[in-house]
Amino acid sequence: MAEKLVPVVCPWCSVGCRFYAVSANGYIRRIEFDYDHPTIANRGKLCPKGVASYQFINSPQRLKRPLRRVGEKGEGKFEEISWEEAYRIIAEKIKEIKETYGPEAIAFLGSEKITLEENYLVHKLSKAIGTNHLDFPGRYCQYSNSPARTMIFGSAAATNPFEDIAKAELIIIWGHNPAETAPVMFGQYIEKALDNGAEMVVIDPRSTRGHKYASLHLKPYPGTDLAVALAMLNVVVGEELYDKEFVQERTTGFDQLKESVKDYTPEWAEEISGVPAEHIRKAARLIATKRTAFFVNEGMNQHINGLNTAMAIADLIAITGNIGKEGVWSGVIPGAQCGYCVAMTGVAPNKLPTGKLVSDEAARKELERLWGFPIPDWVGFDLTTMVREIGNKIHMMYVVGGNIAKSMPNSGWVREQLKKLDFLVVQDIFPTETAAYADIVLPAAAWFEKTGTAISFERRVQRTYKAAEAPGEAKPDWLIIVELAKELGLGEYFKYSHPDEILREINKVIPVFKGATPEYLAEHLEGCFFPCSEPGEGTKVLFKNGFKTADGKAHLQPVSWREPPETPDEEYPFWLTNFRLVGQWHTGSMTFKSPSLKKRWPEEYVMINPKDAKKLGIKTGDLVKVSSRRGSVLVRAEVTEHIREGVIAMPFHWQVNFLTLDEIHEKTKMAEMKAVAAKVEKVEE
Ligand SMILES: Nc1nc2c(c(=O)[nH]1)N[C@H]1C(S)=C(S)[C@@H](COP(=O)(O)OP(=O)(O)OC[C@H]3O[C@@H](n4cnc5c(=O)[nH]c(N)nc54)[C@H](O)[C@@H]3O)O[C@H]1N2
Ligand SMILES: Nc1nc2c(c(=O)[nH]1)N[C@H]1C(S)=C(S)[C@@H](COP(=O)(O)OP(=O)(O)OC[C@H]3O[C@@H](n4cnc5c(=O)[nH]c(N)nc54)[C@H](O)[C@@H]3O)O[C@H]1N2
Ligand code: SF4
Ligand SMILES: [Mo]
Repeated sequence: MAEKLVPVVCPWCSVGCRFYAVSANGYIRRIEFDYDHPTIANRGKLCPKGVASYQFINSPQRLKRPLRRVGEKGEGKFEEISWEEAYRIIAEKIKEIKETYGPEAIAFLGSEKITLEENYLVHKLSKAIGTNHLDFPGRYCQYSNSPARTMIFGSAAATNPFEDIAKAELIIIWGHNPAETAPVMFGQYIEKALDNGAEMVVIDPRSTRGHKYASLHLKPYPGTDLAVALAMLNVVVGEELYDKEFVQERTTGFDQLKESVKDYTPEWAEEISGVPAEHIRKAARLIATKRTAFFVNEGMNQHINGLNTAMAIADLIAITGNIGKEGVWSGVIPGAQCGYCVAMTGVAPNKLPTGKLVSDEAARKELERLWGFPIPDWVGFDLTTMVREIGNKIHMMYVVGGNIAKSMPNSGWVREQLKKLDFLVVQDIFPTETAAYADIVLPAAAWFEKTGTAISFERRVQRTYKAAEAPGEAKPDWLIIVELAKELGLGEYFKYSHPDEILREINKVIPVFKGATPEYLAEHLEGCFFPCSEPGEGTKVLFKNGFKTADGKAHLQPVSWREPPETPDEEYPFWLTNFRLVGQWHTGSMTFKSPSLKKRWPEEYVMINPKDAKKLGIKTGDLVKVSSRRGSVLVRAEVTEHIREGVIAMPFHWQVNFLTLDEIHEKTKMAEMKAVAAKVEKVEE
């Protein structure tokens, strides 16, 4: 059979690169670069994961038939069953649990790995069953920056398209490693800005791949970025470097902000963060005087004090006038190809897909009119609270495309909790660590095996098309939801036979996607920028004529210092943090199945500074035990100047979540993913 070129969106990160899958006889043979569409974000380029992206799809370990657990929970012993039987068992269990405990005993998870259409259906099914316990593993992703920017600007989304990055005079990279986690954006846009003469400031306890371009590298102890941000505000306000006209015309709350930061001097911040006061002053002065693009990500987000840090950074962006014009950049960076799909379909315990809150009665009534069934009015649990409530209020979980036994903080505790569920359904493409605890496992079709919509972090909405057949009896997630809904007697609300029909409903229900029709996206592979109220290019720059707040102004927030929940002490003398590798993805469920990626990025290690290593008698390659108050793991040491003294760091993809902390912020529900107290001991082999 002849080969055909199918236009697809990359299945990994939110840069949203396009390329062609070269397909024959239902298999993907290889990929080909797309130089045909000069306005796509990646302009034909790909990173190592993009090039290898079809490999995991063809893995022999793919789930091919529905499974029922036969062994103990966690053991991973299953028998194959038919789809009919799987649907029947799940529908019976849902009915039984609803009758015994009510629908509020059931929780659903959406996924950054499934399409816009599929997240919309997961949301619709959960509400049709009667529960608002709905969240996703990206709870630990942007939930500091997103609420902070929503409070201050009325919307958290990225302000400008990637092309504007090249026009910036200063690039701030704060707790982010885009050279590895958004590589093509880094190569195509940030490097272009640097070529154009922009300066770069990096704020990270590690040296990352991009740091060699930086004129200034601030290395705070993990979890102390708040002190650095407060001191920058102190400098900009104290030295009167702020944009007076912008503050006057486009913001409120400046006086309270000024008062709140007056004691947070750079010298105070140096004591807490270990960053020299002069470096903080220098960075603050640069931000105040240059057109700045801010890339702020997980090193800042994933802390309990992250909300305060994010508010301080957003305040800083506003008072320096680095927003609402061309040539600047800031915003949330939902990490996966469908991170925005989850957020924008309201997959959260307090949201409706329309972008309104479940507590908004008029919005609920409007959705009831559109969907035709009653919508529960209570606020559900976030992911950490769901897992805490297992054995108490939560009896059943339905997990679509999430590996929470590995991606949540404190994995040992999570796994013990999963054992206590009355019933767990896991819908995935591989038998994951989480699936091992499931009662029923459903085999899903993977990314290239279905048509659907993805959204990149510059707000670009793009379509990806089916290029391969799913293995065995695996089915696309949208179809599984449709068929299960039918078995539950909810078929009349889920009458879809193709993702285009779901997208057309989304065009009606979610106002920001009104113009992103299947027809427009098919004709324009470069997609459109949401909000798009009609078919067309959409909105490229946000906030040019006002913010999304009620009065159109940026509402500056006063901020104060908040200690991280755990700090090093005698017993656990190091700060432990973690990071991503360019060739690995999250829990490894997919990248470990990709031969070329596994070969080049084979195993984990712990980074330790030579001075710290010497005191402990540790050399590169030694086996060491890293422990926190939650547990211990064995890894090889990498002794390197690329980490500051007093800090150790491990990649996220293997075992580090046995050590992280499941404490959460009272409002944002963000956990402490990146700053815990730890110790390292050499293990004799
Ligand atoms: N290759 C690859 N790319 C990915 C992903 C992947 O798994 N693999 N995941 C995607 C997803 S979902 C996301 S959210 C993004 C995340 O993208 P990033 O935010 O870039 O991810 P990380 O590497 O986890 O963290 C970034 C940096 O924060 C630093 N850091 C750690 N603790 C602190 C701290 O307390 N303060 C400061 N200032 N810095 C700190 C780390 O050293 C690291 O260099 O990546 C996306 N892209
Ligand atoms: N310590 C630490 N923990 C972290 C982070 C960190 O930086 N450090 N980062 C956090 C962040 S930012 C994020 S976003 C989360 C990510 O957390 P998760 O989303 O739980 O992590 P993934 O490994 O991406 O899991 C995605 C799952 O979806 C499956 N999958 C892939 N494609 C499909 C599909 O088409 N259909 C279905 N049904 N399943 C599919 C994969 O096999 C995999 O099991 O982790 C968080 N956890
Ligand atoms: S940068 Fe991201 S979207 Fe682009 S090829 Fe790499 S992983 Fe895929
Ligand atoms: Mo993420």
